[in-house]
Amino acid sequence: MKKHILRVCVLSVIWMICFTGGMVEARAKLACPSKSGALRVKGSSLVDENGRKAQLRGISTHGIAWYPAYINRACFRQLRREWKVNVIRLAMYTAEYGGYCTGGDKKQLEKLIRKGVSYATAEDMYVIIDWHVLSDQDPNRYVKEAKTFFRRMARRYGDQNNIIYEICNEPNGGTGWKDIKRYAGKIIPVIRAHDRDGVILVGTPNWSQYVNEAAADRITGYENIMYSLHFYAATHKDDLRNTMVDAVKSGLPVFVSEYGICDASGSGAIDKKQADRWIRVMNRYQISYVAWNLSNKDETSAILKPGCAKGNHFTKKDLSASGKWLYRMLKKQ
Ligand code: IDC
Repeated sequence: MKKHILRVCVLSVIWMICFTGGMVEARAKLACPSKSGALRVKGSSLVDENGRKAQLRGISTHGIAWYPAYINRACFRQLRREWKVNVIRLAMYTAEYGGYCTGGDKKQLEKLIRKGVSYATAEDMYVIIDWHVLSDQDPNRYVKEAKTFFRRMARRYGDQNNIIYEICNEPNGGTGWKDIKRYAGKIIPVIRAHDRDGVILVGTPNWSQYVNEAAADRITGYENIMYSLHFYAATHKDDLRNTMVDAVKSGLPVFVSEYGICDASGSGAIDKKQADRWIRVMNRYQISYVAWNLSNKDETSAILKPGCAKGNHFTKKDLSASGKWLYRMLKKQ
């Protein structure tokens, strides 16, 4: 009898450890605003309102000026419920294709952001507002416009718990970390005036790859700041992965706000082997990651086939090779 009781006790303890351990894992994996609340940064990690590690996995739109049609409720709902995505990134180019600072329709672009944020919020997801610096290279170039834009965003969304501000997608050209810091030093206070604690992502030099430079000289005086690293798996391999891991090990909070499994042009052959390696490492360190891109453009990073004219209710047949890989990867976890 005693033996039996002992066995039951031991089994219950094992069951409890497995079950609660699993719950914690699952909770960490499925972070969502209604359960995880406002995210913040603790050490090198993104954590939920209870201090538990939170990982975001999501999809980025293509430029919203180019592909506004994917910003619709049914599309976001499918991504959330079926693909298990918990963050959407709204990419707003600053200087190309109807760019916000180069003659684009500001009103229309902001309307798209408003729609995107409201659908993401309604579907219980986090949402990244991405100031998509690319051909303009140095974010200081349009710092005035950036200030005005982020002031408006933070005023509007300062009280929401699911907004992430990405203040410069990919500084490049000769833009160094000092330049980016100078820019961040102007934008962060503007956001903080209205949003005391929302997570802010800061791009790093060389198309958001040199997180080591940020690690050596971090932004101080503000909380909930993370640093972006971007990779394209057919181009960026061990070297950049090691840079990422070293930065995290040194305590830097890193967020992969954009990646593709093709080459850095956004097209060309895809490399699933390297892509899987990236995912394994990011999962090991609970780094968040957001895939480029939600469109049917004729390029291999687009997750829909060029022939797919739908804006939602996608089926497997509509997915490109990148889309199929992404779907499987997200569902598996
Ligand atoms: C690419 C798009 C492509 C578009 C181009 C504009 O995929 O359709 O014509 O931008 O210059 C990035 C950028 C991202 C790029 C992507 C692929 O953040 O805007 O999108 N990429 O080149 N960094 C590395 C790769």
